[in-house]
Amino acid sequence: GEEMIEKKAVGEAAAQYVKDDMVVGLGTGSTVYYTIQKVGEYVKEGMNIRAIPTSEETKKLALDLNIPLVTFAEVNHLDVVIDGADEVDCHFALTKGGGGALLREKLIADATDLFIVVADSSKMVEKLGKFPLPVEVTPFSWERTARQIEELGSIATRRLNGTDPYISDNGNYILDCSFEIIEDPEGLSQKLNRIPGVVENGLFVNMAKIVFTVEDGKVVKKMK
Ligand code: DER
Repeated sequence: GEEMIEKKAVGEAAAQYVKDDMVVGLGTGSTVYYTIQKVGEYVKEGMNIRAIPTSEETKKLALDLNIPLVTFAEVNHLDVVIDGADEVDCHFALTKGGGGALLREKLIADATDLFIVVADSSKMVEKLGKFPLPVEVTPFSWERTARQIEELGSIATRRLNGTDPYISDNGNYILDCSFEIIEDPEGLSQKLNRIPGVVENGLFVNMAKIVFTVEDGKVVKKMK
């Protein structure tokens, strides 16, 4: 349907930023999927790049496409990172983590000066918060951690994988926390990360530089 067409269009458009000899961060999800497919084509045509994936899921996709992978043992800075988002507000603050990959995604987004987001029009919002905020927490004492997050004004629900708790690539739990409206994403992100037991949260503030989305049926590139 509409959304898939938009995902493919914005995902492929962002791939233009991947150039020869770059080290690239590859995001997670159904939109950046199309970016990664395009990058796979570039590699097949002879482009020389190295990539760091934001999840085991993306690592598998990259390996299937013969995209050469590296780790932070070999590199420290990424030339560009392209990833999706669950929400994007007018200041380019993001809610991320719908795919459970927020910890590695934030580490990889932090390693570049060019963080690009690919998001269909349904992700563009006035204020963050309608999408429950994913927060990665240690399994030990998660119930107490959840109660402290709820004291900040939310309902924190442990994400399930069927009837079992969802386990992130890093061996942690994900709490989906409904804050409804998040007036101060930066402040909330800092408060969350100060709670012992919180490993990382899905608020990406002052990170995205470019957002590819769709307006009036056309791909638009928004710059911060
Ligand atoms: O989990 C994530 O942060 C993903 O980037 C996700 O939020 C975007 O997923 P989608 O492109 O499949 O909507």
